Amino acid sequence: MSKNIKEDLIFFNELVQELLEEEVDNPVSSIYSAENLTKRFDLSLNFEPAIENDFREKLRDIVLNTPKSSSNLFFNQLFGGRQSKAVLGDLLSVLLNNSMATYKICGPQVGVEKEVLNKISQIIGYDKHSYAGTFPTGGSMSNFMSLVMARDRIDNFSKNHGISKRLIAYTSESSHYSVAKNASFSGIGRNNVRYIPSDEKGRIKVDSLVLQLEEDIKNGLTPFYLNATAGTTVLGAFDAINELSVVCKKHNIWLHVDGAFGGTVIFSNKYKHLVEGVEYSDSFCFNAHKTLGAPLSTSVLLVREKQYLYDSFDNEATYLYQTDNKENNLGKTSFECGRRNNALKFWCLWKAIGTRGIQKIIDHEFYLADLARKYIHNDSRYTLYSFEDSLSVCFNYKDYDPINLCTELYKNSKLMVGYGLFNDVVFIRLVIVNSNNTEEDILNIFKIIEEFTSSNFNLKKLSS
Ligand code: ABU
Repeated sequence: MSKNIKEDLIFFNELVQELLEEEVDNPVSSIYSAENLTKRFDLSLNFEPAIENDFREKLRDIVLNTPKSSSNLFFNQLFGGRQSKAVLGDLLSVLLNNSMATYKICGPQVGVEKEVLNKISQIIGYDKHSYAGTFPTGGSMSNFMSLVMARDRIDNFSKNHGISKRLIAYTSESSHYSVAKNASFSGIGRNNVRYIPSDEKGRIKVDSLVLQLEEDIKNGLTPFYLNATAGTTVLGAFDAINELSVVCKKHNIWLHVDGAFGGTVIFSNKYKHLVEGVEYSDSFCFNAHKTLGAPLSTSVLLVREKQYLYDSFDNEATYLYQTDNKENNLGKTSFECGRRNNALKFWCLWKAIGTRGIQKIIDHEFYLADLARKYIHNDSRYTLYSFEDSLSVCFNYKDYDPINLCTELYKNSKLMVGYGLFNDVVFIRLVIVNSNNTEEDILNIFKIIEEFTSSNFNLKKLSS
């Protein structure tokens, strides 16, 4: 009940203190098998209310035993670590509990969201008079929205009557799996996505794309959308946006840059060249919950010509839009009706540390990734599979089977790291996106792997 909020927040603070200590003392949680979950934890929901102390104890048990994605041993996914000012902003969003649909129900939060979008548009070079943007639920949704806008631009009939042309979308074989799902959801069809081969560094082969486009056009099909990647999920590779933009312009294709993983290089003077040409894209997204340590999810989608965002996502609703204009009723450009305030946490972070601070976060992560690569490169027991200018460090150690090694490290609560696959080779994928990590934390990863393998004789080896 709401009258308990003060007491609950006191408990919250106590629990958070414990969690922060636990993250340091036990950075990798003990593992409980999914099958035994209900035996180990009291997850039951009952008709009668819980006794308060009992409720707290059960909740505490679950929280302290949840995988710790902010510890210095979490390298498993494309997110990790936390920026405290962003956490503060997100906690306040929860308490404020506005839905980002109209000015009437979120007031200054509209300005907060618009300021973040405005600043990003300036950084990427979209025209300030014609851009628009929104905070979708994640990278998959950003990609989806871009696909729908591209579909409606090429075939405006489709919005009301369904697709009337055989539309073909393009992406690289290294792109995010949401491209296929989104093709299905949008009515394009999974079989109408062309997966263009990647080069040895995981970047789309532009000449292969051109050949495929020419063949499709010759066959009477309608190419309409290219999903280029700035930071592929496995190798962290960056497609050549400048070159791709020329191809897209020539063939009237919507160029979406999926920077969910790597798009935040726009903040770094040193690394922004990796998305050179982004100003020519039709849409661009990145996830601040990946490389910037904002809580999940903090996704940003920018669109060069705002009319496309309105064309595809605006819908009349008299019960909702009752005051103010469409520029300030942000539901007019979003997929969701009830939309969480995901902008405040990013604004808090940005306001507190400045663009300079955000740049430092990115540069530090690339520095740590370089350090890891150097370590691997200089030690002949390791094989390196990834390349410079990437936050994803892919490698194998001796002839240990990476799938088995990652799983055993996890089961023994040593290290949270996953594996990836590229060109039929499986390797450990170490994702370096926690800017709170130090050089020592990175070198510690290799120490853990070396010690663990030397004292566990049953680990699987790769067959030669
Ligand atoms: N967008 C999710 C990518 C997940 C991962 O590879 O860690």
